[in-house]
Amino acid sequence: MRIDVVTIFPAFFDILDVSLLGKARGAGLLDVRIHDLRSHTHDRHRTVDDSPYGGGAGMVMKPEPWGDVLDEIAGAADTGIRPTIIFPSPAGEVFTQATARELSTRNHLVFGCGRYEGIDERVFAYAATLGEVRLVSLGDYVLNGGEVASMAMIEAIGRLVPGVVGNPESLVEESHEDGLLEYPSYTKPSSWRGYEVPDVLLSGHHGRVAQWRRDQQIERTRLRRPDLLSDQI
Ligand code: 6GU
Repeated sequence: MRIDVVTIFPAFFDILDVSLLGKARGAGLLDVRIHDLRSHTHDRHRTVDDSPYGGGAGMVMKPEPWGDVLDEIAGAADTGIRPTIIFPSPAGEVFTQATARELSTRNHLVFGCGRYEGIDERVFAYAATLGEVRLVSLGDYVLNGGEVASMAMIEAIGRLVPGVVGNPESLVEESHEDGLLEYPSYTKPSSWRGYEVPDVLLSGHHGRVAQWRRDQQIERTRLRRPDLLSDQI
């Protein structure tokens, strides 16, 4: 999978070199490229923002550097397909495991990280001539920009790309894959500082273990995320 990221803070993405995603990058499973939006400015101050038409607080990202960098990515990518262009935004559709699954099947993703009060709206219209545009939010809170949100989405999507996670079976029993929260896990020792591992897990009864885990999933979901249960019916 090819992933291009446009940002004014490339350093946010240095951590892509570590852990599982770093390995996937090294193995050629994920081809991630970071683009500094300021390289696509032409003035001495490398200006990427300006005051909003109509007035108001804050600054808006100018369209010209965005147009240039998107042309470079969509024109030079040479993947033969139109990319999916994701703009992280608290005003977007909410990103879920289903979104991650869907996007993990794409050949080419572009993440456009906005800062300040946002990006000139015309950039989204222009981007839609180059690929499929998605405005996507992590949830109902506000971050300073799209960088941290993009990192979260790249990790959630990247780990679903075949080969990135060594044991694909570890992906199916996770929270949100079956609409429920994950069951609790334990390892040795069976007694630790007065806390015990539930007896059923030491019983060797696969059927009873499976039933207990299912019950735990439902109970945890009822307590912590009742909204997920009502989504199921
Ligand atoms: Cl995707 N961007 C920003 N700036 N804030 C957010 C977000 C995204 N998702 C939740 N808050």
